[in-house]
Amino acid sequence: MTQRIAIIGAGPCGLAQLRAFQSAAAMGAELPELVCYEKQSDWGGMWNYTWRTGLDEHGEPVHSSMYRYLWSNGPKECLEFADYTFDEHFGRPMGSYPPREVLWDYIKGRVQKAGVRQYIQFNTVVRSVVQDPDSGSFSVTVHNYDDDQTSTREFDYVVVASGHFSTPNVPYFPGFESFAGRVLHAHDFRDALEFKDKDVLVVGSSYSAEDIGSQCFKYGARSITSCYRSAPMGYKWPDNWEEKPLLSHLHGSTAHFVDGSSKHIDAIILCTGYKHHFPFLPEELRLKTDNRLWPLNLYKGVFWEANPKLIYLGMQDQWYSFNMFDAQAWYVRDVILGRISLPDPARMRAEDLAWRQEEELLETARQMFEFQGEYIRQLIEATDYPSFDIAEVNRTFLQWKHDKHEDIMGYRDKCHRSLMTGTLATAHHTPWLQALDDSLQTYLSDQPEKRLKTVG
Ligand code: FAD
Ligand code: NA7
Repeated sequence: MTQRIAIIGAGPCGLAQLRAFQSAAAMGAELPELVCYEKQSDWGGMWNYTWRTGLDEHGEPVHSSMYRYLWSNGPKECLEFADYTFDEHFGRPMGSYPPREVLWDYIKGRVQKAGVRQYIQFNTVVRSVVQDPDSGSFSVTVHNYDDDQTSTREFDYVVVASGHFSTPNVPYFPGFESFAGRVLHAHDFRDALEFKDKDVLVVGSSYSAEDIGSQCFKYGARSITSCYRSAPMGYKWPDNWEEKPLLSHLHGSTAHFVDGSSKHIDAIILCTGYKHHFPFLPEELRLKTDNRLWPLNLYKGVFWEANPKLIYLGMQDQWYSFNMFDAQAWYVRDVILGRISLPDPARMRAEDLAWRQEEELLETARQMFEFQGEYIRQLIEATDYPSFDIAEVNRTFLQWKHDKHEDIMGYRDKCHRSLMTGTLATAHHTPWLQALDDSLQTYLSDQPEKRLKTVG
C-alpha cells in the first residue's frame, strides 16, 4: 500500500523533504503520497518576510522572525544546496552575504524547478497530531483558512518541519511595566529605522543581538548597548556601541546593570532566543529541548526514538543550515522508502547518547561546526545526496569567524569560494554598511546603490 506522509511546514526543511522525494521519483522510485501543510500563504518559511507582528490575518501567531534589511549572517557558500547551486540559479557570481529576498529567491528556484508546489496545502495550519496505538498511524487535524474548514486525515509518517525560531523566549526584568519606551522581542523586530536617533538596549549575546544591534547602528541609532548573561560577544564595536553585563532592572527610562552601572535607554530589544514549541503535538511525541547542537531523543538527529515514524527536521542549533536540512531529508526519505533500516531502540539510544556526550565536550566555535559537519557527512554518505567538501566548508566558517573578529561591520564585504562549483564570490557593488536597500533588484543590479538612488 502507498505510504502516506504528512509534512508540517513548507520552510527550507519541509521543502528539502519534498525535493528529496521528488529527486528519487525522478530516478524511477515510486513516490509515497505526500501532503505538506503550510499555515502561511506562500513557501520559504522564515525567509518569506511579513510586515505583520503578533497575530496574522487568521489570528494565528505570526511565524516569521525575519526583519527588513536582513543579510545572510554566514557565507552563502556554507549553506549552498549541493543539488542546486547559486551559479545554476543566478547564472553569475555574486557576493557571499546576500540579503533575505535573494536567498528566498534561491530557495524558491530549486523547488519551482522540482515542481513540488502541488503537494503543499497553503493557508492550512496543523492543529493536532494523534497516534492510534493499535494501527500506529497518525490522525492529523488541520484547519484550512481558504474554505474555513477543519478536517482530519490518516498518515503513516509525520515530518515536523515547523522550525524553532518562531516562539520567542521573553524574560522579565523588574521595571518593564513602567519603562518609558518600547520593549519588544527580536521576533517582533521589523524595521531598524524605527530606532533611528534612539538609545537602544539589546539583551542577549548571540546572533540576534549581534545582528539587530548592527542593524540599528547601520540605520542611525544614537547608541547601542548590548548586555549579556554568560559572556560578551567581544567584537570591536563602533564607538557608540557598549557591551555591559546583564540588565538588572529599569527605573523610568534608566537601565541598571548588574555591575552597578546605569544608562539612559529609549527602547529595549530582547534578543533572548526562541522556544521549541509544538502545540499541535501530544506530550508523548513532543520534542523538548533548548537550542543546542544535539537535542536528545532524536536518532540521527531526526527520528523520534520512542516512535521513529515521527520525524523532526532542523531542530538543531544551526551553523550549517540548508544543506544540513537536505542531508537530513534525504536520509529520512531513504528510511521511508526502505533503503535504509533503523536499528533496534537500544542501539538508537546508544548512538544518540554518544553524540550528546561528544557535544557536551565542545568548547570552541571551530569544534562546534566541525561536529555538525561530521554529522552531516555521515548522513550524506548513506544517501545519494551529492557529496561536498565538508572540511572546506569548515574552513570557510573559520575564515568567517576570523573576519568577524577583524571587522564586525565589514565581514559581509568579504568573498568566499563555492564548495560546490569552485566559483569565487564577487564583491557586492556597495559595501554592506552603505547598502541601505536590500531588495533583490538593487542587489542584482551592477550599479552602486548611491548612483541608483541619484538616477532614480
Ligand atoms: P522555518 O523557516 O521557520 O519554516 C517553518 C515553516 O513551518 C513556516 O513556513 C511556518 O509557517 C510553518 N509552520 C509552523 N507551524 C505550522 C503549523 N502548525 N501548521 C502549518 N505550518 C506550520 N539561517 C541561515 O542559514 N542564514 C541566515 O542568515 C539566517 N538568518 C536568520 C535570521 C533570523 C531572524 C532567524 C529567525 C533565523 C535565521 N536563520 C538563518 C535560520 C533559519 O531559521 C533557517 O535558515 C531556516 O529558515 C529553517 O528552516 P525550517 O524549515 O526549519 O523553519
Ligand atoms: P540564540 O542563539 O538561541 O541565543 C539566545 C541568546 O539569548 C543567548 O545569548 C542567551 O544567553 C540569551 N538569553 C536567553 N535567555 C536569557 C535571559 N533570561 N537573560 C539574558 N539573556 C538570555 O538565539 P538568537 O535569537 O540569537 O539566534 C537564533 C537564530 O536567529 C539564529 O540561527 C540566527 O541565525 C538568527 P546565554 O548565552 O544562554 O547566556
